Amino acid sequence: MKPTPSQTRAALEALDAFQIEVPSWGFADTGTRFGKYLQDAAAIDLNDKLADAGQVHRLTGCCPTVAVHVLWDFQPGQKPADVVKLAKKHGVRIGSINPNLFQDQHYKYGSFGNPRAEVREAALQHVVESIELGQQVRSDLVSLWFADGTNYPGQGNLRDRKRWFEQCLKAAHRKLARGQTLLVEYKPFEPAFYATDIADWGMAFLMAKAAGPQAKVLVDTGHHYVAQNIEQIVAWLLDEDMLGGFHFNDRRYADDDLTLGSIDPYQIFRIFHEIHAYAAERGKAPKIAYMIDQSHNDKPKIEATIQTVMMAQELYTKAALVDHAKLAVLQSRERQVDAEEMLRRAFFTDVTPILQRWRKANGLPADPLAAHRKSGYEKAAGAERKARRKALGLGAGGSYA
Ligand code: LRH
Ligand code: MN
Repeated sequence: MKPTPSQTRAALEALDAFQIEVPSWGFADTGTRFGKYLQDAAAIDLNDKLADAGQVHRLTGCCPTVAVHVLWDFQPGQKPADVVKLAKKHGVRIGSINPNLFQDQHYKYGSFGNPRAEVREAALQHVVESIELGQQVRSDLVSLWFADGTNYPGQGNLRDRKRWFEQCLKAAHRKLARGQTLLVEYKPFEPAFYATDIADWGMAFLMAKAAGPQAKVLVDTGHHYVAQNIEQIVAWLLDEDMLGGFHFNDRRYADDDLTLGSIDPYQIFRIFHEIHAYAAERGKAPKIAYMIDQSHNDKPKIEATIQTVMMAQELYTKAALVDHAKLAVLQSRERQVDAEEMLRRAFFTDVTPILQRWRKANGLPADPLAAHRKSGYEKAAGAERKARRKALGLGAGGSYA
C-alpha cells in the first residue's frame, strides 16, 4: 500500500519530533553470567562512549542524548562540567542519569529495601548525589532501577520493604529541581528470584505517586512476562499521565536485552500506535523519554545501536500512518476486522521512501548503517582501542565465578 500525501505528511512530522536516547553501556563490553566476549572496538572509557554516540547521532540525526550509568561512566572526582564539555565535543548531550544501587557489596540484601537503615541511608545518598549530578550536567531525567528483592519465601517482610521504598523515594523526590523527572522502572525478576520489590507497572505507579508529582513510570519492554499486553499498560499509564519513558529492547524469553524489533517488531509498533492514538485524542504528543537499554554482547556495538535506531524510526513512522479519526469510527461501529486491518496495513507498508526523504531533507545519509560501515569508523576505533587496551594492561573477558 502506497502512503497517501496526508499519511506521508503525518509520518514526516512524526519523524521531526522523534528522538531516542542511546545507552553509554551499549558501546562497552557486556556479557552474561557465562562470560563477557571482548570486542576490539568496544568503548574503554566515557570519551569513547560519547564519541561512538556522536557517530550514531551524526548518521541518524535523532539521538542527541546519551544515558549514563553513574558508577560505570563517572570516575571519582571527575568534574561534571568536564563531562558536559566532552559530550559537546562529540556533538551530543548527557541524558538520563542512572544511579547504581546494585553493584556495591552492601546492597546484598537490597538498597531502599534493605532491612538495615544505614544501607538505605547510603542508597538514598547515592540517589541524591545522582540528582545533583543531573542538575550539574543539565539533564532533566534521573532513572531509577532497583535490583532489590528476596530469593526465598519468608526471607523478607514485604510490607516493611514497601514502606522503606516509599520513605526513600519521597526523600529523593524532595531533592529534585524544577523540571527534573524521577523515573521508576519495574522488573518482574532477576537478580531476585522470589519477590522483586518493584515488580510490575502497578507497583511502580504506586511508588511514583508516593514519591511525588515529578515521578513517573519507566517501561522497559524486556521487563514483562511474555504473555503480558505491554501496549495496554502503556495506554493506561498515558491515561493517568504517569508514563515517563521507555527502555526499548527485544526478547524471546526474559530480559534478554536484544536489539529492538529483532524478535517481535509488531510489539513495538503496537506500543507506538497507542502513543500516536493518545496524541490524536489529546491533539498533542505526550512528553515521553524514548531510550534504548540493550547489551550488545556479540553484535558490533555501534552497528547494533544504529540498527536499533533505524528500526525505531521505521516502526514509529509505520504507526504514524494510521488514520485515527477513521479508526475511531470503525471502533465505534464494531468493525473489528477493518479496524485491525488499518493497523496491519500500516505495519506492512514500506516506509523506506519516507525515511529516505526525511534523511535527505536533514542532510543525513539515506542508509545510516551502510554509511557507518563505509566510514570505517568502527575498524579505526578497533585498531586504536586494541593498542590502548594493551597499553593500559586491560585484560581478558570476565568469567562468572
Ligand atoms: C535492569 C536494567 C536497568 C539498567 C540496567 C542496565 O535490567 O534494565 O534499566 O540499569 O538494565
Ligand atoms: Mn532498563
